[in-house]
Amino acid sequence: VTFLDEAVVEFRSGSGGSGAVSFHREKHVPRGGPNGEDGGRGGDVVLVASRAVRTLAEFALTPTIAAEPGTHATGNKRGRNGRSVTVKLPVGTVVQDAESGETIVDLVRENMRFVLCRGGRGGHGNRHYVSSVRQAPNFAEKGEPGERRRVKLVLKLLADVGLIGLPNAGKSTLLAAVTAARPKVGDYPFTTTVPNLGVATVGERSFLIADLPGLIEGASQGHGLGHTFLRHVERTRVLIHVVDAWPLDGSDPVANYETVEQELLSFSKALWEKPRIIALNKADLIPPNELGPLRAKFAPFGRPVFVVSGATGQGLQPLLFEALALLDATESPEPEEIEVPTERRKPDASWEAHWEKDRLVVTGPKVERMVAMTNLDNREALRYLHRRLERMGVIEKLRALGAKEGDTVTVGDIEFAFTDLA
Ligand SMILES: Nc1nc2c(ncn2[C@@H]2O[C@H](COP(=O)(O)OP(=O)(O)OP(=O)(O)O)[C@@H](O)[C@H]2O)c(=O)[nH]1
Ligand SMILES: [Mg+2]
Repeated sequence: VTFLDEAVVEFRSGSGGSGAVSFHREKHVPRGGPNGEDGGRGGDVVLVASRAVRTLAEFALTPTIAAEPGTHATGNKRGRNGRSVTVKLPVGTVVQDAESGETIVDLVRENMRFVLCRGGRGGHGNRHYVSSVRQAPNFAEKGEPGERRRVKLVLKLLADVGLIGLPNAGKSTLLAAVTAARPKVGDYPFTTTVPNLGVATVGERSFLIADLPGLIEGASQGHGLGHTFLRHVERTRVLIHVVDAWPLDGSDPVANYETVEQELLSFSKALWEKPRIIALNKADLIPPNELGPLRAKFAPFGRPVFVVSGATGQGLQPLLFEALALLDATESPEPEEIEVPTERRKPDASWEAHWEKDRLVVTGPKVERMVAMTNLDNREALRYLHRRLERMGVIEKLRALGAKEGDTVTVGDIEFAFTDLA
């Protein structure tokens, strides 16, 4: 028994802070070694499944959620890490890529944690670039950009409480009386073929309740809407067995009750063992002097019995209180936190280069990140990038494509002039 709740949200992790260029300064030492520190790491976006959140409604107001960036290093002081954002989502939320529709993670259990966007690494300070030929590197690395993911959140709400009973018992009428749901009601059997779901409010609390297709004798063998019923009832936690206490066809309410119970048991023992309340419905039709004897006939079943009327609203509040009490009693203890491993981003070093009109375009995750993290205003940093690109074979490829000094090269969002320093 589900209904869908959806939201499209863009999440962004923080970018890393830039590394610093700095040198030891000591008395009597004209120029010390490089000691520029690294930038801080950007914050992650972490999703957590929580029972405290029931719907995705709040995301309609916050279409983008971003973690904090890391701060830049200053001299020999490391940058501060950005704060991560923890986003609470209702248990049962499926997180999909908004473009491809592919499922990224299915938050099926309470306290599941998933790192959706990793924060960018802080850029290296100049102390990292010391080598035998470069003892006083005068450049540092910029921070790694954060990740950005547009996702679709899809929540399938499951009913906590299911209304079961023979066709015409008044399940849909009862649902309409205790929730804002407006299911079809009819004086013929099998009016309900697809369950309806509503929110029942009891004081300050609420739970989800659904009417289920009517059960008849032989339902467990596939008669009536038996199998539809089974599919829907399995995930509810508490059942209210609605009994027409004053059937127009003159049948015996107790016998009717037993028929349904028998079918439940034939479906599955686990189903039959769910906590259950008996609701003797259509109380408005029962002559007052018949009420006592009727109640007495249901007492031997050992389940809580409530006399109600979906039509007049009589007895419904106590019924809901009892349902909530049973729900609380079946509440499983909070499970441990479960970390869902984020697929390790493969260090994808593949790249490709081609002409696009009058400019050279290089694409590839690693190359793009390298360029984004280079301070292009710094000649030394540029030379360092150039050497790395050379080692990857990118420069040679650009030459082979006919690149000349000064031609525009585009890598990711960044443009620079080709220079064949060598
Ligand atoms: N007098 C009276 N009639 C009721 C009450 N509840 C339901 N009815 C009537 O009983 C008939 C069946 O009601 P539904 O709510 O459609 O019953 P249902 O159990 O959902 O039936 P299915 O969906 O077919 O399984 C309708 O004609 C209702 O108006 C009640 O409390 N009092
Ligand atoms: Mg119905």
